[in-house]
Amino acid sequence: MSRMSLTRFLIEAQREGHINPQLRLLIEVVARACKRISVAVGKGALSDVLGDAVSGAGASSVNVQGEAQKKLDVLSNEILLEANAWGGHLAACASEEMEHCQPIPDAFPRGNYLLLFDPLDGSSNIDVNVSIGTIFSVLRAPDGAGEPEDAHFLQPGSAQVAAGYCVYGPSTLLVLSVGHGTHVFTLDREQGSFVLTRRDVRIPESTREFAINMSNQRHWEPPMQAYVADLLAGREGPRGKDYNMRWIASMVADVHRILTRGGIFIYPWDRREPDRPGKLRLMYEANPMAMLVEQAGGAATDGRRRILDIQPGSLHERVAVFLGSKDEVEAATRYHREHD
Ligand code: AHM
Ligand code: MG
Repeated sequence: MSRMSLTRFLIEAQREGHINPQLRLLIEVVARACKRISVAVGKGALSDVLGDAVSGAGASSVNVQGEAQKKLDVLSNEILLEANAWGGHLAACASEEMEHCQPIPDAFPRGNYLLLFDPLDGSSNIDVNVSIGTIFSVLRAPDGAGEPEDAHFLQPGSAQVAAGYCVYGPSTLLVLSVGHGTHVFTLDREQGSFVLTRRDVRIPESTREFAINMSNQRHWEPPMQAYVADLLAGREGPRGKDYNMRWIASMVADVHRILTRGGIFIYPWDRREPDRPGKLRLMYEANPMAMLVEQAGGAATDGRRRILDIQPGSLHERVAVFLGSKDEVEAATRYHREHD
């Protein structure tokens, strides 16, 4: 069987006019950074990368969102920043781990793209040897915008020119879309290269599997309670079928299962933090995943609106997320719209 490397896939995508050389380089550089992160994750306790990051004062360090940072969160962020600094393809990067965007240093030429990432998603799984991943989203820098600033990133997800994630599991996989389908590449550890292993993923439209943190059930709003109650009622209930539940608590791994065999992933609003629409971040978690899922024939909403249509107001904005098999996401969204 002839194998197609990520490099060849990208060159062919460029020939077909789907990407330009700068975007091709950007994706290659992100993939290379993910390989380095994969090596660090794989070494685990052998290389002293597990556990909490420590600030200069000796206390556990926290990121801009007040969350404790793991050593691997910090290392992955540094790997992505360093790899993307000198290629001339980017104007600036923004990350879950940094309060503001970081323009490309003056020492290097600036390109036309903006890169957002969650360097290592699934923090609660880092130290317990469960799959975690890197999520990224690529936007165009506005024309003639000058010195990059946070406001340049505030574009709806429909403006993304590429999105992807890398999941560090039993295999390391890169899942990518440049707006022409969603494709899966597996890291060949001996060769050190990503190889195309699934072209044009299609998510089954209906499903019997849902993914949600059920321990928060009592804090959900009424339409969310009603929707899950109907799933749990099984074939005797209004949905007429028995549902199974899976929750890995790493968004990349949960979304990857859905790309593989269908399902719905939900992180809803929660009354404990009424002013926060959800836990997950719009710009570097929900948007890239929504693009990948839609490009695979699935759907993604915040319970009411299409995620990719939401106009962000800030870099670290949160959003409720419902994504996966089209029919199921539409059903869950209907419960919310009909309630309003
Ligand atoms: P993180 O960015 O701090 O890792 O948080 C995001 C993660 C997602 O990967 C996952 O879907 C969710 O948080 C799990 O939340 P919970 O701890 O409620 O199960
Ligand atoms: Mg995250």
